Amino acid sequence: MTHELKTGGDRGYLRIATEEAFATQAQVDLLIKLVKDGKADRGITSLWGFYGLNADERAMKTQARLLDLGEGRIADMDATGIDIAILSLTSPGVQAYVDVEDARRVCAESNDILAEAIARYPTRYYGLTAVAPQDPEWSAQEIRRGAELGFRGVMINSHTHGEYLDNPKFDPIFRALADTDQPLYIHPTTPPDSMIGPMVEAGLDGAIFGFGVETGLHLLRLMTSGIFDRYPSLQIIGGHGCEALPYWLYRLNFMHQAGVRSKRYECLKPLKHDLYHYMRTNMIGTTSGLASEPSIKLAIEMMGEDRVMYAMDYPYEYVADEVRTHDLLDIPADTKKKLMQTNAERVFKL
Ligand code: 1DF
Ligand code: MN
Repeated sequence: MTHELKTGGDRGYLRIATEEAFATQAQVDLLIKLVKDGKADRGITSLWGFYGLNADERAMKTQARLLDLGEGRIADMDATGIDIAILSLTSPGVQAYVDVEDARRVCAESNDILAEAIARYPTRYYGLTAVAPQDPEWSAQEIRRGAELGFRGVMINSHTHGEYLDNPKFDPIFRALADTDQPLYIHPTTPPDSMIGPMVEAGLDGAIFGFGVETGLHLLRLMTSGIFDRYPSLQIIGGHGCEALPYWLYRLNFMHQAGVRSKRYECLKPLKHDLYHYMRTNMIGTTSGLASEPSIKLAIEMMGEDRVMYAMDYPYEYVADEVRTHDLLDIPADTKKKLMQTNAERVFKL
């Protein structure tokens, strides 16, 4: 695989990468302090103990790239033919902080830093609003402020201190999303302490497995708790092939219906539609970290060709051949253009 990767649409589409991470120095400093003070949970201690403190080359290079919203990042985008990056504050955002005032301050400051970067590179960058779910009402306000700053959606890094967004306390966040008509990207973080034990014991808590399992659970909880019956136009984006839900969909739907019919769980209530409907009406998947033709085709087949978008997952994933894998997908040209460009243009109103 050796074609040149150029920006500007020479292959018939622009490449819009939709899960591209940045960090701020204040965010990283506070994550490191949390880990050093022994106040981070086991997952964040594992993840940011590595990216924040380890001298390994992957850790150091990744941290430097995360902090660069300037020429270094643009050069890396140019080198891999990425026309536009949809930027979001890297996982876990501010969601790991114990002090809510810290979370609000670093969150607002990160949003300001991102808005300034977008103003410097308005043709290359768009952004998602970071929030601090520790304070749902404040987050709702920040979502409204983010929309005014020109952000095109909201990023939440899965659970917040073991709490999931189907908890009614987070409803102000969904209300603000609905009022501003913005999509919600639910990105992984490390599993909470209640879940991580056998994963971290085997070195499988991070992006290799724990991320996807925990975030897939989060997306599924939102669907089965009826979030899309309450907010029928809400769009929720999941990375990494929508965290494997398309692969599982037949079984998820079959067992969900069986569970509802049997009344085995008080919390499993009938929904207006089956899970196929929500996956094809409200959920969107991206191809971050999943540069594999059969997997991408499966996601498109299960979710529909309007509901899968390209993502690189820079800087955690920066592999030119993964871009080529997308370019060379054996799918119709108009489907490929949707995947690489026009679905993102529609979802994020670019
Ligand atoms: C990793 C991967 C870290 C992803 C991330 O954020 C992340 C990793 C801290 O490889 O450790 O966003 N990812 O989305 O796959
Ligand atoms: Mn990511």
